[in-house]
Amino acid sequence: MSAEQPFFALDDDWCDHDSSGVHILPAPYEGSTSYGKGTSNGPAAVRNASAYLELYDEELDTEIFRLSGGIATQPSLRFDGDLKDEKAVSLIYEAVLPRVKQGRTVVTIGGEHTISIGAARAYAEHFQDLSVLQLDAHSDLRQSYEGNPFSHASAMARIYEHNRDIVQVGIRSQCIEESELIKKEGIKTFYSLHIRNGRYGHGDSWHEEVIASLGKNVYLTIDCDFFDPSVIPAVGTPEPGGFGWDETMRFLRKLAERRNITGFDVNELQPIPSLSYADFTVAKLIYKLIGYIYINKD
Ligand SMILES: [Mn+2]
Repeated sequence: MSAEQPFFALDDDWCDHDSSGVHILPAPYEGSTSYGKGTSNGPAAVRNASAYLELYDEELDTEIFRLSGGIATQPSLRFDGDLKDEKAVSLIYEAVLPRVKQGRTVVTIGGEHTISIGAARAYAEHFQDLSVLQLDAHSDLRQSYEGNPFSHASAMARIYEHNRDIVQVGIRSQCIEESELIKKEGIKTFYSLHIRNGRYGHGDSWHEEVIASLGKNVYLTIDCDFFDPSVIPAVGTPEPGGFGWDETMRFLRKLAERRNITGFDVNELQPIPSLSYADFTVAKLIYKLIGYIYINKD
């Protein structure tokens, strides 16, 4: 398959850059992943897997790509030489911002979680009162990690510097400094533990609490390790006790009904060739989420 084949192998008419409401931006940035390597292979693996997805969706009873007037694929960003850390973040920001201004939904695919800093910054510049919703096993609020403030483990700390309105869901691994920061600053963190032990009520009632904590315009960043490793095993830092597929789809559908999801990114997939179902699952996650967003647009 050609490296630049469009995502979901759409016909030319449906991946036109001018008419498509959605632009997919492959951002294979990997500067600091701590446990294992390979997040830079994420976008290509998702692109390959996406060609095998059924374009018809029985839940929405439509071919999702039609809802957004098409899904365009941007050329993959290149992080050669010294394009690391702040420079990598800037490259992503510069690529995302013009498309945000055009009113497009940019889907940035990582790469490690650092990619979200640039994408969220572009959205925060365009949308006032933007809430950033993070689905993740980790809070990523370390001021720096291994001496690097642009580590994936510090992604939300950098976003928080620009935007105090962050909401975290699914957290089940963090250091004591992160826990103390969350308490001191009153950051809205929905721990996995508290979702499961009924603090927000039973079943899906936590959905309501999370959505109520968000403003109208939401930028969504999804770390693949939010999911249980049985759903997406191919991640840099797997954590047991994650979220299932169906419950996550119910949450995302409700979120898209109630809030304006302006753009999103999916990060930290670290493809394992013998476990290609993880790549396929990420491709389907992106496609379903595009459907949930655009079925609610007028
Ligand atoms: Mn994570």
